[in-house]
Amino acid sequence: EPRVFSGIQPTGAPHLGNYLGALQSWVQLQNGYSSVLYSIVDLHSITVPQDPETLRQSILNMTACLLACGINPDRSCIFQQSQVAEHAELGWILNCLTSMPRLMHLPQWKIKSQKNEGSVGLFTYPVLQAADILLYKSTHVPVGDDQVQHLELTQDTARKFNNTYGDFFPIPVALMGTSKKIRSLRDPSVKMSKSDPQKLATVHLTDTPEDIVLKFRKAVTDFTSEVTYDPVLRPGVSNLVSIHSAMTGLGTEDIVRQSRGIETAQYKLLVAEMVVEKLTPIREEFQRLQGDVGYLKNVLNSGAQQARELASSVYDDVCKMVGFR
Ligand code: AQP
Repeated sequence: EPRVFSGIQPTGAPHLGNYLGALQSWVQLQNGYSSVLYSIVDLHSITVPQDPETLRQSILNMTACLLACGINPDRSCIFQQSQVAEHAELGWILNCLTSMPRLMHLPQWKIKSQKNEGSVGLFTYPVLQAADILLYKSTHVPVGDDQVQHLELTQDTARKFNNTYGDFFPIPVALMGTSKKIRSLRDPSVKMSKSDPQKLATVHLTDTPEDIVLKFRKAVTDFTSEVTYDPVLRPGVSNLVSIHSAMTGLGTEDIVRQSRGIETAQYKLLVAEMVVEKLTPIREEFQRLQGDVGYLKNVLNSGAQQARELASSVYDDVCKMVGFR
């Protein structure tokens, strides 16, 4: 039976990269699949330091954002990862099937452990991700461009389990969004990220139209005024084209053709307007939902209940196969 699973970290308001790379397709998948789970992965978020009060608030804000984007709790199970204990439990078992060198080369570890001390949790979080997915015997995982290698680890881990203990987990496949990785507006050599400390780098779904226009106006490009698509030589302007492309579904070549004669300064504003138009209804709905904490908690509680039911039965079988029962 096909089942979709994906997760997002409650490390701040989701951004344009999260939206174009993941959330946009999350909404569409609700129509194509009967079993869909979306998790707010708080266990993952503490792999780098978090302030407890901020985290508590971010979990509710993320819930409101997902709903505002169009995730429908009647069609999808929206839940908080830490409310289903089996994620950590299966994570442990899978940790014991994974070698250190396999994790050492993953890009997120390399990048994030430079910025922080690099906790053991950060090192092994791709294995917890594998547990998140496999705990529901998920078959399809929508992810952004930046997560492909982690999904490959999940596939390897499922195979390792199946070879060790007997055929059990389906090998999940990635559902790639059409979007390229969206990059920071201040430094196109890094991806757009919720936790980027540079204020103008990230467009959040909760930004006002004025914020959005300002951020695009200040977006780093180069000294050529034409709009072209060349991610290697012109990463800044190419990032704008990628955003334009993901927003409209147009190919980058078509966009470049359409934009002949437009200077990059003008082009920034054009893309900004497009983003404002797309995000305004989301921001308004987010603000409305933010005021209804009781409803948000209800959504999370009933999501957790549904998720626990599925998880406990799979985990029970795993325990038998491993020899715990
Ligand atoms: N820049 C991006 N472009 C395209 N897709 C992206 N995703 C994240 N950044 C981009 C996709 O969004 C989904 C949720 O991501 P996440 O919150 O679980 O983790 P992350 O990748 O670590 O996101 P951030 O924004 O960079 O958060 P922080 O700053 O906390 O680390 C994933 O499907 C991801 O592919």
